Amino acid sequence: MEEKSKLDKIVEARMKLKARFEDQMAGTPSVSDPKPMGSGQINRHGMPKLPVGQIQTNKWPVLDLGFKPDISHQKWKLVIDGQVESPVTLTWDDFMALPQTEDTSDFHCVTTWSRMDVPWKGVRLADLAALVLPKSSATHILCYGYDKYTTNLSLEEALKEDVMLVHTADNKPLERDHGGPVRMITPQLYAWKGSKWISRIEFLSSNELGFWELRGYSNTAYPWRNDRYS
Ligand SMILES: Nc1nc2c(c(=O)[nH]1)N[C@H]1C(S)=C(S)[C@@H](COP(=O)(O)O)O[C@H]1N2
Ligand SMILES: [Mo]
Repeated sequence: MEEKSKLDKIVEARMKLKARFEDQMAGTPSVSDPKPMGSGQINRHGMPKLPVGQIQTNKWPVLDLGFKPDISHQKWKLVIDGQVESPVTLTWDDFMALPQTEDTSDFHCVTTWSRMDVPWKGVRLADLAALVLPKSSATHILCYGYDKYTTNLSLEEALKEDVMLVHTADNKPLERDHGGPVRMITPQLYAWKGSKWISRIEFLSSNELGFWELRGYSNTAYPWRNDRYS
């Protein structure tokens, strides 16, 4: 029998994952909130363009824990492990060989600025999940940065189409200040849920709080519910 191509396998695994999380995903506030708070036109997932309490900016402020790890492509590695069938450690070349996605989405920072319509390029978290195959016990992920940052997400949020590990923003390589060579983005949640300088994604069988979540930030972080602090 002919070997299924790597891409076919990823697509098949993605479809299975999608089916597994579809109902939960459809129930998340950023796609189903009957009374979202915000203003402006309705965006592609049905929410007002500008979430409540946010101000649009064309600048891109830099927020971090006081230092910015200097990770060359050569040094960068991404570990994906925990509750998965096939844990991997990806090099830069491995990562760039995965299906690449371009998407344009909004970036909402909890400190009240929103940067609209950022063009991104990278790999969908759902494609990475399809590569490692989360076990049926997997419910959450904890993402780690090279600066020791961590942040947690439920799988129904993490597997959304617009959640990506990006290496390109504004049609340029992602700057070190913003988490280059690779960071995560979570357009339907506040931006602290996306780790800069990402080094590891751990699949978990229960929720574990990340750096800011342990210090009073919301576990869920829904911009259209003003869900900033817990
Ligand atoms: N590794 C890491 N990721 C991080 C942070 C951090 O300090 N370290 N800060 C978070 C916060 S609070 C925000 S608002 C965004 C800011 O991204 P930016 O600096 O590119 O605007 O990154 C998030 N991801
Ligand atoms: Mo933030």
